[in-house]
Amino acid sequence: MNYVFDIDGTLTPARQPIDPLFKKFFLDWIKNRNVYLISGSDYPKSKEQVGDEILHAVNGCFNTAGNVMYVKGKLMYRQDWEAPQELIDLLQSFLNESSYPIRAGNHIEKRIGMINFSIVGRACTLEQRKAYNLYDQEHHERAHLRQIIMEQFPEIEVSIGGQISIDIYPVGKNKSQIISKINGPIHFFGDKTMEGGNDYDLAKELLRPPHKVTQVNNWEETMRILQEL
Ligand code: M1P
Repeated sequence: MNYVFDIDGTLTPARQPIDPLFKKFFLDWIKNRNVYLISGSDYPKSKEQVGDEILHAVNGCFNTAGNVMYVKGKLMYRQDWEAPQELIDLLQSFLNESSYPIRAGNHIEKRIGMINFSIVGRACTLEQRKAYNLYDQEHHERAHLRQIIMEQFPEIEVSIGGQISIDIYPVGKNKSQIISKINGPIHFFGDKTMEGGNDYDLAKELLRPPHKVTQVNNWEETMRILQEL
């Protein structure tokens, strides 16, 4: 069996480093197992969150929704994407028109193979992040923006990953693309496996045996489940 773990919300709190005790446990757990990591974030962020020790102990780390892969710190492949200017203009209009009052900076982040977009901005503080997430839970702003983009750009896919942003990529260039890079059955752990979430496309391909999907609510739950495996 190959084990694949989402990072934010599954191995760590969103955008935060891994808990030191869980890190110790996880390093021990992955010994003699085939383990891969997958994130919507880029490799430097994953490095900040889980650290080199884990990144070098796993079989591979897929970043930016599988558009790039690293094995023990070495780049294996990358798939670039030049987003259409009309999309950038639409994102800019969302920023001009959203009634959410705060703009912290870094709203349109171009990553390998995808764009991450956030109304509050990736440069926000932890407090601003929490406040936007609460606003979004009430107003469903991200789901609304997702729908507009997908209606206007049928060749583009949008998913809701973490707490404050949406991930945008060409159709099919979502996390499910990593299945073809891994040999054998996959047991996937993710927190955003519901429709519209950025683990959904991968999870829905792995629902039937020999594959398996475990939906978790946080890293604590992941740890409890791994302790019993
Ligand atoms: O890995 C989950 C998500 O983490 C971040 O989301 P947010 O900043 O909204 O919490 C982003 O890196 C996002 O791309 C990623 O999918």
